[in-house]
Amino acid sequence: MEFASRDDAPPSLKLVYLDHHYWRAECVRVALHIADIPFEDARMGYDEMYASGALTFGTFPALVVGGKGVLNQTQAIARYIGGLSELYPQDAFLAAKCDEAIDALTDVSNLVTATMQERDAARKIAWREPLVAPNGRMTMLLAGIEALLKQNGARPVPYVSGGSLSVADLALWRAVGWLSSGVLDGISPKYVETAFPQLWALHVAIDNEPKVASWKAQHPRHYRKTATKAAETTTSAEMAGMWIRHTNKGRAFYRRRGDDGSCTLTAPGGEITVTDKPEVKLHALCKAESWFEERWARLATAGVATCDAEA
Ligand SMILES: N[C@@H](CCC(=O)N[C@@H](CS)C(=O)NCC(=O)O)C(=O)O
Repeated sequence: MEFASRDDAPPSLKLVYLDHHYWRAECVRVALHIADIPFEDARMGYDEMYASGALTFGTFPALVVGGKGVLNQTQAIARYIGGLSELYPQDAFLAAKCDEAIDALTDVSNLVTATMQERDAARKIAWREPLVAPNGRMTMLLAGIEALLKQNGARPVPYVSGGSLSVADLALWRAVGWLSSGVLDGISPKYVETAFPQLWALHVAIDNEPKVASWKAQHPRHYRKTATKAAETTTSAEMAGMWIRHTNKGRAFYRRRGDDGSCTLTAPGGEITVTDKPEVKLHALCKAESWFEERWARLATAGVATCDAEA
């Protein structure tokens, strides 16, 4: 495959996003990591992002390109970084196939994001389950991505376009990781693996790429595989102050982030609020074992634990 040639001196790059490995930002970060292109991995909280002036549409990620300006929209950023990192086909048709895959992923993401507005856990599951049924809309969309992989026919790794890794493959890799992580109630961690073998094979192959593995090793908090993981996702719903269900060692709880940076935990049925202000970073909440254990003890006795914290 031919690729667009890399600029001699890439401009300074600053990627603005949450401290999270969601596919929209992570495909860009990992592409830059693979190509050894330095960039500022600007991970920040919501207030800081909105105050940064980089969010043209009020959505993120955003990429600030030194001497040029700011880019928004996942697809545009991925394509630009794909060019810089030589992880995008130069051939117009193959490039469009990458765009097609990323656009399809956006459709998949939008399906999940819509369900986040549902606060009731049972109703949320009832919303999602039909999406992943054999005739469901997410199944239909992922079947399209599976078809792209088959049409391309790359071997041994079923890349989505041409015979080499592209930023679109990295997007697929992370999206499958998200869908298969078990954090989305109503979507089985085995769903993609069972229903879309090519997509799963792509995910596994990329997961084992040495540069991808080294990126993961550098970010163990996001990629650890222990059974004690809790509260892995940060989603649009959390941004909007929705309750999200999580589990930690089999103990179910709900977490909600407030616009003020607060984080509230509640156990099912809890009605009492306990407020304190520990020195906890936003993304460490619920992940720091001792922090969680102490709150869990309170949840068990009082019903609800709340703290104010900001990243
Ligand atoms: N069309 C945008 C959508 C990005 C998007 O929805 N990002 C989420 C975070 S992953 C977001 O900005 N949510 C907050 C909001 O929509 O207000 C893109 O492709 O980048």
